Amino acid sequence: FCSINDVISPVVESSALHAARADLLHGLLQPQARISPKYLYDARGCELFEQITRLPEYYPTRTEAAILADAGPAMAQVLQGCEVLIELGAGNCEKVRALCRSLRPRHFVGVDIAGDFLSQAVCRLADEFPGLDARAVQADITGPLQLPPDLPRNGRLVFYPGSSIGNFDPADALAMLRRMHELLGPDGGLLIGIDLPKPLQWLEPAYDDAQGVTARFNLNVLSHVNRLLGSDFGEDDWAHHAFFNSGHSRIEMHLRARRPLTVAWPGGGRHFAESETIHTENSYKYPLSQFQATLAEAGFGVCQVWTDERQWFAMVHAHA
Ligand code: AVJ
Repeated sequence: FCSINDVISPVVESSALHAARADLLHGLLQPQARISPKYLYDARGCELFEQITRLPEYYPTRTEAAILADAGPAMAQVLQGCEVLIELGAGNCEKVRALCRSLRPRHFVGVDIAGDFLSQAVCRLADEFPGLDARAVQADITGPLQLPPDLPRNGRLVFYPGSSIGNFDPADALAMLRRMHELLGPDGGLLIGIDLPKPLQWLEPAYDDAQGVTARFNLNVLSHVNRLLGSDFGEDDWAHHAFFNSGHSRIEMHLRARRPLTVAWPGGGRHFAESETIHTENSYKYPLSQFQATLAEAGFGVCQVWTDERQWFAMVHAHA
């Protein structure tokens, strides 16, 4: 048995589609065309991302999992009293299992933009932890967040693993952290994963793997956009391009036109010169000290940090 709270009504859904179209058009018509990384996660995108997390080159997922495992008992000590676990971008709910085992919360709320994928994962979690009140909320976490109204306000822990915060530039990351802070009561906390700066030789292959899974993940955004917008992007016309922009301390993912092309959608279109790109993702690698300063600015108090021996990734706990 599992209880899924589907908060999306058909009316909300169609206005969400409207907003998505407007957002996509706005990005595609900028001088530097862009598509927000949230559109990477349609059903196939979620599957491809799961494959990415298992690639030999993609160190973040396994490094974070190792920290969660090694520091598990210490974290449980610090986090005791947490009854309400809220995971943002919960996806397949793999990472939260360890926390559920050590913390035994009463309530779990998984929030993700990919609703079906999430509901299935939350069902599996509910099966594994009988007695856990587990719910799925489909929502775009870049906007205002509405949690189930009957969710207790005391004892909340927001869990935001995987360094997804890296998708946001510094100003948006600060705004996100402030919104997370608003979800918490005075006894609340945040447990967040951040990917740290490291030499290029490790960074770039993680976003341009030998098997080409990341390339497929990036190109797949075009099929998703075609469905949302009615556009005619052809995946064969574009090439995956990922590089570290050291000035901004971020990996950038782009799709680069293989030849001059025109893309059409109902009511418009755009011409792309050969090699012109669409910017699809930033993945910031914030230095730990800078990130801690941002947490403080967002209203968070004392921090505790767990990291791996190479200092490639950090799990940060901060009090509300
Ligand atoms: C899910 C945002 C953490 O930035 O590493 C993986 C997404 N993009 N490979 C990341 C991603 C290309 C990932 N995050």
